[in-house]
Amino acid sequence: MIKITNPIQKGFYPDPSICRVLDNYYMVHSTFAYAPGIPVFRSCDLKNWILIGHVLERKEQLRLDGAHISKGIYAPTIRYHKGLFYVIATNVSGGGNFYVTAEDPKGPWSDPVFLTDAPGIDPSLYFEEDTCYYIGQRTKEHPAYYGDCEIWIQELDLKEKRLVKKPVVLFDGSMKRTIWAEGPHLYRIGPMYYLLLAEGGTEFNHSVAVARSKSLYGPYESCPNNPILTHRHLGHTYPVQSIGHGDLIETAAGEWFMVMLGTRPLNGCAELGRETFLADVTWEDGWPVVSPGMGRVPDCLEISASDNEQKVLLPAADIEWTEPLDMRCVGLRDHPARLPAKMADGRLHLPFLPDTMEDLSVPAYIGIRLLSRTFDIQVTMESEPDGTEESGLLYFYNEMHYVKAIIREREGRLEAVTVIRKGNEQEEWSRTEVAGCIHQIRLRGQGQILSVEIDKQIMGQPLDIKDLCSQKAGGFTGCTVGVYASAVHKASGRSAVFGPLHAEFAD
Ligand code: 6LW
Repeated sequence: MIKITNPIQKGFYPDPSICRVLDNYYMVHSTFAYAPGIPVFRSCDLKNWILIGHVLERKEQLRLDGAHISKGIYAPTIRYHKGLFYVIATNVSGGGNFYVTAEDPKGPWSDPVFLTDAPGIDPSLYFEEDTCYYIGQRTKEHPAYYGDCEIWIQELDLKEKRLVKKPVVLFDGSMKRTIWAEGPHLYRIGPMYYLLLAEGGTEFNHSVAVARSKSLYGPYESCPNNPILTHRHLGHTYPVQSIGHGDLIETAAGEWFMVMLGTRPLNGCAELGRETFLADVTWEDGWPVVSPGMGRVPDCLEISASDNEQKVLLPAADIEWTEPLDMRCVGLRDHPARLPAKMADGRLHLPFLPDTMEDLSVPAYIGIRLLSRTFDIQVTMESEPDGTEESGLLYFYNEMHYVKAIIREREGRLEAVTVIRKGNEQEEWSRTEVAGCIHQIRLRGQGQILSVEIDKQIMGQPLDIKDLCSQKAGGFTGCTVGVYASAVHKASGRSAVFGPLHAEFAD
């Protein structure tokens, strides 16, 4: 037996979808305007997840030009059929619903095939023999209220690469006025077809519902116990919230589990974003029962698996600047490996691009996901900024909500500055003169408090960072931290030079 603690994926890894091939599980997540798009994780025990690659790495696969941070890539589904992996997702910033394929889930993945007549989001695939079906969500043609959606199916001709025959509506929610019926996944289990879906919206009322039918096209009967999983009945004080958007998986030994998203807010704010949780599933009267006898996602669960791969992956993330760029690194709107940056002798030469974090372009920012509220991130930077140039570390939620700890020049003097931006309010939190061209920048998080140190000097009072999250600033992502350089809308041929990014996360 092995013990698995929730969440199984900490930090901004929402909308999980999972498939199994022999003894390996593969899981994918939404990435919005971050790039590369859609990380692929592999596990042989549902506990230890190893990042093996990304589905959308090439520019031609991932068009995010001008995308706001919470636009871009939504809710992928991963499936395996006859030697080929399929990922289907939505690019809400261009092209809509598309699928890609790969023989090896590490990649390379194919170029996207966009499905022109597929309205809505949250696409999924279901295979039966050699026929492939598209299942998606869409707003009803004549919605009776906001969030009035339906789940629909249509055959997908993989040779012609388009939807064929007629779309059929399968289900529009388990309640009378279900809002946001979405995130559908369809399975055939025994003699029945099961449609799993999310309802209630991805916030406090989020849930998982199920319906079943003897025939693929329905009619689908709603489970009398719907929603089969939610945390809304536990109230706002329960530490895990917003549970929903699940995908089922059967182990080789015939045991069932569900992965789903959830949040761990503190004071109503979930800066880590939507994370991925796991629950056990049994079957009663032909219906799935999630976490039987408990009525919520367990804090930890024991599953039968061999103990030999019990390696717990340390959440420390030292990023060495060597080719190829560490897979944990993310950028905005394009793969950070395509920035005009250079890696040499273990150092990163990050150009002072004109772009800032407010611009919906590709700023010189290379980040990693925040995995815990307790963290210590440090970097040494060589920089001789001039004019408008600035560089340093960022704690980033979105274009209008971030903290930057930077070195810049003003009237011939170098200064270390901390800036916190919350919407239209931008505050210079602390400023101090510094000397020399080598600087140590350190961000330390404890709860929802951030302390900034530059050259071993504490930069003002600790900052309250809880508002830098979706609950206060809108959107769907979680926070990232990383290195940054900008010449703030001016041209500069120069770079800041960073040593390795040292990051430690504790539970
Ligand atoms: C996802 C959808 C949702 O596609 O949020 O609120 C979207 N619902 O299921 C982004 O995660």
